[in-house]
Amino acid sequence: EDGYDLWLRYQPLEQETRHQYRPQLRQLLIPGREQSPALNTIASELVRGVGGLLERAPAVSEHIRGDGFVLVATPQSSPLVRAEKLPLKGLGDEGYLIRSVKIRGHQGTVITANSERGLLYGGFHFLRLLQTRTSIAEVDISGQPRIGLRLLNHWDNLDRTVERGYAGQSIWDWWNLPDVLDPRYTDYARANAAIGINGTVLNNVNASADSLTPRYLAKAAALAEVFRPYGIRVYLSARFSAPVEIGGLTTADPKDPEVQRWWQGKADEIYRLIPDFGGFLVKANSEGQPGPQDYGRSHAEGANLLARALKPRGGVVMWRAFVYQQDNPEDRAKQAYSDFVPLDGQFDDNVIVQVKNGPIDFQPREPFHPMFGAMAKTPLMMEFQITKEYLGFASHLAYLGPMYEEVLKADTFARGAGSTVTRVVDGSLYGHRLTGIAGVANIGSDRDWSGSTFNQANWYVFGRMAWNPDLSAEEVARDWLKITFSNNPTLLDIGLEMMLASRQAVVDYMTPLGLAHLMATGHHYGPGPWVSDLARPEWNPAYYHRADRNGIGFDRTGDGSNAVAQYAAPVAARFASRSGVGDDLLLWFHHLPWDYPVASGRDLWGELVYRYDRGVATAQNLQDQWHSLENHIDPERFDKTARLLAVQAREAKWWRDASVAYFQSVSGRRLPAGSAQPSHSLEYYQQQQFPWAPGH
Ligand code: BDP
Repeated sequence: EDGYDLWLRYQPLEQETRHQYRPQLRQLLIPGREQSPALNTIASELVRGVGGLLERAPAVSEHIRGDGFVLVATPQSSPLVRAEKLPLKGLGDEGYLIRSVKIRGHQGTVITANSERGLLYGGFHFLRLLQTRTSIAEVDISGQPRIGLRLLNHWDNLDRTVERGYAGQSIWDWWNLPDVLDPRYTDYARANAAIGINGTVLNNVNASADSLTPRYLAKAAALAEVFRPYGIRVYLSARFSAPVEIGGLTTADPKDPEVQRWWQGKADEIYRLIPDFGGFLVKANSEGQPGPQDYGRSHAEGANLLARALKPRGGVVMWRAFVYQQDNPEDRAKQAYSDFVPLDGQFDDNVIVQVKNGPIDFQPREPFHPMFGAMAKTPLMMEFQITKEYLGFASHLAYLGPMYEEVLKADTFARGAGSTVTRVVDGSLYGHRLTGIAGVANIGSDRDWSGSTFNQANWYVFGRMAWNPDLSAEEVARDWLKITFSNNPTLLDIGLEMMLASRQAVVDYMTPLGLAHLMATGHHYGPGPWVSDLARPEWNPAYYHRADRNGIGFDRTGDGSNAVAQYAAPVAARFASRSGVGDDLLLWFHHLPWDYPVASGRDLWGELVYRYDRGVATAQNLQDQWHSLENHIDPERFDKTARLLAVQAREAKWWRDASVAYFQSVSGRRLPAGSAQPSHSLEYYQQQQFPWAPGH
């Protein structure tokens, strides 16, 4: 049990469960599988999955021979399914239906859909029913994704390093592609298809133009071929200055006809190699990347340049809104909105603007990004981070389901109550058909893919929520625990408690009460709230917490940066109110005196220290909880997780001690009674150097 199998772990179910299922799974019928790679893929997954879970593979046959058949077919590929007249109309291109049926007097199950892709998702859902020990005796399930583009974003470089990747090297062996096709590529596609992911951006948003050269396009095409039967399209991050760097032009100005021709030619070349190429992801005029503003053009003009080149073949441009400018005195949290919202209505219809969940940058907790809801005429897609750049990398356990849920369920009030972020992202709020959600992948060459077993849950929950953003973090965690470990009730109870407590614990020991961006220089791992000497103001933790003798927090009300005004009126009013905003985001929006009374009855200083302590206590508790499960888990995964939890408990204390020591030196306050003294002096923490923190 090294974790390689992810949620495709088809270890035998408990004996009793196996015996219940077996009579229902005697025969598998998949008409047309010889002619179709996609159907063949489904057939082999079902044989493998059922065979493993029940320790008996179903017979693959052409005709129904008795009770216990599973028929996987579209109405077109099977007259038997056609005759059932099942309600497939509203299920679109990727939806499916799983239903118990009686055909010619025999009892069985039909998995059907309008397309082979639908059958694929139906097949994986069916396997999930078995993995989660759900009865299939009278099933009637239909499923359909709410969001169109469900993508992973790999921040993988051509030299196999991964930006903010903490699980080894890139899984793409660029050098040996296209000749060598690592079986991992197929397993990657299986794992993604199983959770409904239908696209992948192969390379880093800080892109090298080389990705668009013929040599590298051939490599991308080889991957696209592996992924195709699994319904996964390939996308590329495009460097805006590519026409200059690899095209020999003197400009990349969107208004230049030669530049336009260059992109059209490039798009044609890509589509010759990858007929179902998905499109481009672009980071432009952000953190030193080239972009249209270099030529005095807007983000919309830049996006439309690429969009027009892709349009004839149905490709899309995902244009990122993660921008903040050097020397711009405006609150960093406001800059993306200021740049993009005035452009609403100027983007072509195959452009979608990709917005991070919060206005700064993947912090342990941020309010939802004010752009959600603010651009009625432009489709916006969500960008979540799965890799935990600011939440303890791969080392700490932080289940991100609650964070995704918190953001998706947040109400923007853009069109009155109920205008949730989900409704922006699924297109229903403003009637957009182009919809998407992206997760920055936490995948690498480590045997367990994500650096730890629990990190796999973040990839898993991202996919499940991308398919259905109404799922709760809790139900997905429960499924994941069952699939990953077992159905044991103790394991499920304690595992669930651990997962659901973990993200808030990280918030508490790193950035409690709405603080953000407090990490040390050179990496995003350890504490450095004292840092105030970096070239750009908004790179410094001191810029974010603004702590001094009198108080702490970033005033984003009308008296301060007025970032609250970027939200719809009811949200703005809530965020602007000290008592209304809630303690979890208090210091994100308010600068308050240390003796400000918070909801708990403590003063602000007391609450800050209390939350740091609480985070440390939860991290220690995670260790104890895990140890109580030793008998329920295989030694290999148990041991690795136990060791990582020890790292987390130690580092939670480091975060807490360093931060409390620093804020105490600033506030001049005494530690509240009952809270522990930091183990070392502030100077000690300030002198720590971590030049080799992973992925810095
Ligand atoms: C920040 C990362 C940086 C990324 C950037 C981005 O620190 O490595 O390039 O986001 O999203 O979080 O473009």
